[in-house]
Amino acid sequence: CLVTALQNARERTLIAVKPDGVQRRLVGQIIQRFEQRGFKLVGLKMVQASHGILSEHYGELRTKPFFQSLLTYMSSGPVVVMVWEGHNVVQASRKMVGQTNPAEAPAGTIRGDFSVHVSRNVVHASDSQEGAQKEIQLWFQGKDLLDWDCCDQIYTIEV
Ligand code: IDP
Repeated sequence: CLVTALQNARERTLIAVKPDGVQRRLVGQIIQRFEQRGFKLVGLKMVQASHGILSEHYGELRTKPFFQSLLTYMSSGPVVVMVWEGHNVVQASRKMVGQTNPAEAPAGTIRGDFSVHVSRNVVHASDSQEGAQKEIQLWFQGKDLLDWDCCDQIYTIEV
């Protein structure tokens, strides 16, 4: 029914254009891919991320040898952090973004089209619905996420 379909369409994910993506002026093209797929933008901001927020965001990677260089990279310039909403958006975004290592990401994915090395892979996408919830809470205040009706949303949900 329509109510369930609208409910399912409220899944959210956190997408971030990393400092290399911002520096290389890829923000517009990355946003365009999510727009044209049919997802709805419900929050967006440009941030100079601190090591504090990045350590929390990447907490699961704390023991990895590349952790410190990851924080240095991610705080080397502004990031554009966004929340996108829509049916199956978490899984769909991971597919659109491609594998962590751009060498393995097929052409047609964001990483496969715009990056070459794992340490500079242009974009972040939450990897699960629980992860997305935590990340959205970490980066955004509730009041900065807008609940708005997109005039075409009846064409991007399950019918
Ligand atoms: P994901 O971004 O595809 O979810 P994760 O394994 O969670 O992948 O890693 C987070 C980020 O850490 C990657 O996007 C990448 O920027 C960085 N990273 C992962 N593996 C390596 C590595 O082997 N060397 C350098 N950076 C890495």
